[in-house]
Amino acid sequence: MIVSINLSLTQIFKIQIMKKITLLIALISLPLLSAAQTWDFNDGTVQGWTAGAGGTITPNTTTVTFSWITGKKPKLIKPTGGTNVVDADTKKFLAITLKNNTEMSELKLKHLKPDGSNRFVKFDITPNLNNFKTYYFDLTNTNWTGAQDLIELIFSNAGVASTSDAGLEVDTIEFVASAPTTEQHIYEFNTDGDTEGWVKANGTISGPAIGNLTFTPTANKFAKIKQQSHHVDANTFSRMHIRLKNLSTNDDQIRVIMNGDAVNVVDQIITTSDANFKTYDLDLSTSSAWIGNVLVQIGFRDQDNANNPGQSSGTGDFIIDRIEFSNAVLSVNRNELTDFTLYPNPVNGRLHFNSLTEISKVEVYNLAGQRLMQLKNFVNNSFDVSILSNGVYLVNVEDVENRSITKKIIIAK
Ligand SMILES: [Ca+2]
Ligand SMILES: [Ca+2]
Ligand SMILES: [Ca+2]
Repeated sequence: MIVSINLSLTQIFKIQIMKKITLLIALISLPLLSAAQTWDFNDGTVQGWTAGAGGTITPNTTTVTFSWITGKKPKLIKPTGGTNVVDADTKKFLAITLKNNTEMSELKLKHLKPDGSNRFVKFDITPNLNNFKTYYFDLTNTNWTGAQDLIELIFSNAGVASTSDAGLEVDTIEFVASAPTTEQHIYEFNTDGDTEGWVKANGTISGPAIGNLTFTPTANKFAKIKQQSHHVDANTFSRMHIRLKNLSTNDDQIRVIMNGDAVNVVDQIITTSDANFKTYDLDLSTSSAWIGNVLVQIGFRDQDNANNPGQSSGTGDFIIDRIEFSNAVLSVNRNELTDFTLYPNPVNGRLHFNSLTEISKVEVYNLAGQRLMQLKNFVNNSFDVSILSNGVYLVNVEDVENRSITKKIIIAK
């Protein structure tokens, strides 16, 4: 039997209207779904949370106390159903405010992947701290998606079970869209151990030490460092200057990713197996994603990785001295060493120098062009010229980035 359906134009129009109304209802209900999921424990109850694996949870007036017995990795278990379901598509961060005056140094969040298996995400918490601290933990991952309901927070001492009975106080647990950030556009890495908000993805960060942050990319992964605490105001600054030494033999590109936009990126080819530091100047304004407050990610890539182009080869570290967001266009003539001064002049003993970059070589010539001295190691940015007799000489200076400058000096004894 053949059924023919004839819809008049009016009927089609009505269907279109119905579709629009359905869409409108869906849009109206979106704000409800995207409201922050917050458990503030301000009502003198545990708000549905339970504890397991040797843990117990008890309410206070505005907090809960989470206690455990020795030999355990205790856990807090999120209540489920209804408004307790977390919308992972809009809530990318776990925000938790704790007073952790215990040995526990790790919080591991457990949730279900779309394939039904478990994902564990490890985060560091500060142990033995006698005040409240709020942590923002980034859950972003292809498996953190859709409605997430079965969530546990497992506490341990760097993965090891508790060595005594103890407890900590929890003020608030939230799932939020983003972590609050402050503006910062210069990163010097001059405080040991302070990464200035940079966290790793697919690699490890060590230091900073002696003024440098070291990133070790994981082979065959999209390795990057991500800014989590500080944003850059893209309306104020248009360029990124990054000074680094690339020890990798194969990773030959850096990529700037803005607010997680994987498409509108800015790439820069870099040299490999560097003996010296180099500064790269990237124009970020060429990307449509460089707008407003930007959380920057920097990828370290091997363009011709056979596994997947752009993943790291894992063949060496990146030593990062400095990242600055700026409007200054770095000199195209990269051969001249600027910001270099010599003193005193005239001189009769030691010559001292000031330089923004590390000096690798000094050569002294007479006016006839004969090289009289060649020096490579410097103590306190100075060298001895007392062997020279009175007269005028030319000092040729070269830095570790192969830039050079010639200065005239007078020896007067
Ligand atoms: Ca509270
Ligand atoms: Ca530095
Ligand atoms: Ca390569």
